[in-house]
Amino acid sequence: MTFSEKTPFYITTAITYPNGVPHIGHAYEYIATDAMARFKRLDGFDVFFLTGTDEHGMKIAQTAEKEGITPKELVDRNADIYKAAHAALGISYDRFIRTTDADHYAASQAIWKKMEANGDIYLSKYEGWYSVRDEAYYVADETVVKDDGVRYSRETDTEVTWTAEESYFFRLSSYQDKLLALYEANPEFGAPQYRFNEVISFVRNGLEDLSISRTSFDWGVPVPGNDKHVMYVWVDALTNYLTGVGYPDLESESFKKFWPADVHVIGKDISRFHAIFWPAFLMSAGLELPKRVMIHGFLQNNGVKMSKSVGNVVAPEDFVAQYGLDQVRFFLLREVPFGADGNYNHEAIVGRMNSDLANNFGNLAQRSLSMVAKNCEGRVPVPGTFTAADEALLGQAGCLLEIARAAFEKQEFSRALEAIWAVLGDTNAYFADQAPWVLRKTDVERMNTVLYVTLEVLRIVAILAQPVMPTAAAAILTSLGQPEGEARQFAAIPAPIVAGTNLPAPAPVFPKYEEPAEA
Ligand code: ME8
Repeated sequence: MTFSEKTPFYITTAITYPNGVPHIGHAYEYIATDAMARFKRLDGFDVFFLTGTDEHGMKIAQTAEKEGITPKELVDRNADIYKAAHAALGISYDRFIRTTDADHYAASQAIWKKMEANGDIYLSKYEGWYSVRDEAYYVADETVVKDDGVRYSRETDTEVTWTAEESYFFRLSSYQDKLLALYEANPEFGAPQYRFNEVISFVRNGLEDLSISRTSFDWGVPVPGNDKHVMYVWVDALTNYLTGVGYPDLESESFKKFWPADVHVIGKDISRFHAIFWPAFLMSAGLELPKRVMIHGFLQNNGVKMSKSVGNVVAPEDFVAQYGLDQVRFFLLREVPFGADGNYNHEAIVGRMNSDLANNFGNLAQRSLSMVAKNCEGRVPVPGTFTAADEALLGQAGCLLEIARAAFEKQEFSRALEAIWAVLGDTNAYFADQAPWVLRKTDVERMNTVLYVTLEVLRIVAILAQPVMPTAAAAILTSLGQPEGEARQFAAIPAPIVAGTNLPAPAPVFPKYEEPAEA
């Protein structure tokens, strides 16, 4: 297949506000999206993976002011910190977009003009309770005055202040029926279902027009034709998904190829922006709609929300340094069904590292490959006739690609990993049962067959593990004599490992976690 014949696949993360530093919740989103992008690449798709930083808005302006620097200085410094986190997490993005990039200003102004030309933007006045943290207005009912005399948003528990300003509005109210029709026709537009249902009932309850410009500060994209206003940060933020693939040049190769996006991966706190505002903006601008908004849950540490004041905010780099990158990636995607809220703690991570990775995967690879090195001249042995037990195991492994595809199609990463690890569990039982170290003395041909079957299952498992654990899976594939490139693509799964293949000396891949010695 040539490059251009590949089916395109466009996936995005939310773009992060670079007013703080990345934490493990951000890392979770990047890793999940990265695993999805890698999966599709290995499955023969032409993938475009967009991530980046959301650099405008009052929150950034205020943080910069507190630090005594300009907003641009703040975002320049912090965008680099986010990029470093992406590197530490092995995130294989194709573009890191910053909303201060010049092409993004052009895209944001272009979509604004389209919405305006469609009659959906008008100038009026806005009054309401504004939360700088959320960059959102609340009506009085949505706020509460607490004992400290300060008014907070009920939903997000952030401070709100009364704000009145001239503002442009988007006619969101006229999109209720169109949005409900979209959801009806595309039941997979939002996922998982229980999170999408919240969005649908919100729309059913009626939509108010949306304030989409600000005059109280100037850190944003200027509104075309009225320099007193900058765009509400969410208008320009959502537009990043268009800028990333070449909008407003509708004829550019990348826009034609990649728009509409296949999946926007986002957290549960921003589902309304993505499943309500965003499709309404796009409909207004006459653009195609993304196919899916995948809403993940929030990660908590030992059941406690991450916050600076609790002191449990973990930098992704520290996490990786403690447990290893592939281990962290595996843990996060295996432990929590994607979509649900999740919890992490040291014991749970060490449990997965030692049982799923060190024992079930690493140890099986090490034991079988060491036997091959010692007893089969370091080559994949020639198998004899397969028994029912061999056929059953090979059959199970042969089904894994379809199972993984079906699960990844819905971003059900834990389901894919569970199925793969079930086969690894059965392979460990098979290995113990067949006891090739005994066969070595009694029936060499049978030993060869058992080792062959084990290596073949390991090959399939390692190919499928690559999206989640790129480095470790690659090391195992190298130990199995599988060169980089085509042999590691999913298309290579049906062609079994070739007897006689030379194998390098095996090296252990998944160390057990050792508690550091007390100082
Ligand atoms: O919302 N667990 O940026 P952000 C899991 N700039 N995910 C978490 C999390 C946690 N504890 N905390 C945050 C924004 N997230 C906007 C997005 S997109 C056009 C604009 C997720 O920096 C959060 O849900 O507050 C979001 O998907 C992402 O991290 C960035 O959050």
